[in-house]
Amino acid sequence: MSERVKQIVPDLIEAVRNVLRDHKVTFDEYRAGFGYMIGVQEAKEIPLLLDALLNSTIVEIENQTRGGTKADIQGPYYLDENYPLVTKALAVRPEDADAEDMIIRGCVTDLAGQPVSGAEIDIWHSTPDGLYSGIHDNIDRKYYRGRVLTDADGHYSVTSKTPVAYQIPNQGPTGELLEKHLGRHSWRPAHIHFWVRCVGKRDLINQAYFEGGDYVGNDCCETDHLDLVVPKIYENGKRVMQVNFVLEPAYTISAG
Ligand code: MBD
Ligand code: FE
Repeated sequence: MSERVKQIVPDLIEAVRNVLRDHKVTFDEYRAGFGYMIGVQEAKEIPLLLDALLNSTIVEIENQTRGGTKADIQGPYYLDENYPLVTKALAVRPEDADAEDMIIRGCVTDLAGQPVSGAEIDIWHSTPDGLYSGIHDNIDRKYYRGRVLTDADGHYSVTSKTPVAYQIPNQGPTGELLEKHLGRHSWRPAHIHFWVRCVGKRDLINQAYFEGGDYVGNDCCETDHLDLVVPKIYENGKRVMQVNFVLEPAYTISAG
């Protein structure tokens, strides 16, 4: 890693310096930028800001070497913990009982089209009013998060409630930059997050989007990998999100 740091950081600094030179940035502007970054830190928005501005580029780079389903950004609200194993349903907040029912299901296959059984899929998404459990409004982290396993045929299926287009927190410095200074908006299309893991396969972090939904293709986080825009299908009044994943083999990192 430290070799990489030695290679990357000087280039990064030089690239920033060139922007400062090109725009003849003044000391006042330098100080304003400095103050902005302190504000980002104080608002605890470093992950949010970096996700909004840079994460999609890392995904773009990763996808250049990816076979099978392309990846998407992770987002800031994955909880780094063991997700509860669920077999049928993600836990639904009681007050969301009347929100639209959703079935998330699909199959996992390898590059040859063979089913991958025993894959673990962490699934997380917002409440029907756009909040993440464990993050916002003291919503218990057990809601709308779970780990499912694919069966012998590579299939998984779990019920939940349909999320909506999501406005990233816009009262802080990230929202101010996007909306006030850059003339952008702070909305993401409704989405479901996935992290697929299986022994011998390359991990896949992904998101599924709802066909025809607001902000699909116009995401404030600039995701442009939209392979997983899922057709609008209903079964017995339930929105069906058929989300299939093709996993490539894990590659091994050789030393040196
Ligand atoms: C989210 O829910 C999200 O998925 C991303 C990428 C950024 C902010 C909030
Ligand atoms: Fe999200």
